[in-house]
Amino acid sequence: MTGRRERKRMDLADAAESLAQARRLVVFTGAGMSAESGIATFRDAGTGLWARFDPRTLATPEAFRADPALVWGWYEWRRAAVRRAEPNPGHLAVAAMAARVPETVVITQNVDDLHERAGSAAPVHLHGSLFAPRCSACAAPAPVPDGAAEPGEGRRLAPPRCGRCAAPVRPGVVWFGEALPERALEAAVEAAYRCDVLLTVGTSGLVYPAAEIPQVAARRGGTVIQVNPEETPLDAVCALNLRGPAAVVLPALVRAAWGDAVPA
Ligand code: BV8
Ligand code: ZN
Repeated sequence: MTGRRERKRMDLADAAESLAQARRLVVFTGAGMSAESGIATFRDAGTGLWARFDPRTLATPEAFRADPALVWGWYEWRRAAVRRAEPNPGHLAVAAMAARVPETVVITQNVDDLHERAGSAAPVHLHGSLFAPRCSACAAPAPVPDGAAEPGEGRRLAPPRCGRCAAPVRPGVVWFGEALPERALEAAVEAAYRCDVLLTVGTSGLVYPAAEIPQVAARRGGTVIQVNPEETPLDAVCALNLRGPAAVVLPALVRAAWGDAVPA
């Protein structure tokens, strides 16, 4: 076996051992977690959303004020893609870990519902969800549209009106320049502070304050393990960097840690 493959095998074994001994686990995920479910990431060259759309014109409060139909159409297009998608073996492996490690907290930057559909109870959504629209003025929760009016890519779609104050309804996500939901951020920092193992999966670690979470765990002496085919700024705080796709590495980790098989 080549040196590199032997290194990989040993890193996976070490990671599995840490996982099997964990009492308090945090699984911190980003767009790469859902990539193998067919949901585009943000920064991956060419395929990432930001390679095709400008975040300033779509993922900011200013953009919504300037052109609500463009922004609402984009988020409805993304929500339709998530509804068509299925959780991948990586999401299922995360749910399997929670069945094994008594205290497991899943913290995600993703606005999709694939962790929930894979069986993870109450993941902490740091950046909101595509399934929690609310009024842009009075914040009253709004019904999730049935998706009948699914817009094509880049097509405009007028947002519905708030049933209470008739202002435009907005997607329930956190836009750039907006504060994260307080309770979610508190729960995430608390979990990172208390955990003995943190798995960071499929995130470039470039967006703050979310990217602080793995660093809080490392500063507290937790074992931080990264799953990502690419190097990221988080490498520096990780005890182990498992270079590979989430839907392959996470089931392998569960198998190595507990011998459990994760459905492919
Ligand atoms: C705030 C919801 C203040 C919407 C999102 C300068 C320095 C530091 C910070 C800032 C700065 N200037 C501005 C800021 C703040 C800004 C920020 O961090 N900007 C960055 C770009 C520099 N942060 C904010 O604006 C935050 N708010 O600061 O408010 C404030 C405070 C109090 C009161 C008022 C205001 C809000 C940030 C949240 C924005 N919303 N999403 C939507 O989805 O449309 S962020 C969005 O992008 C995602 O949620 C996610 O967080 C981020 C994307 O990152 P990743 O998930 O990591 O995805 P990415 O594509 O980058 O990487 C994918 C990775 O997966 C890659 O590494 C790849 O190798 C890997 N991968 C690929 N395939 C696989 C894989 N891994 C495993 N398996 C695979 N198969
Ligand atoms: Zn309202």
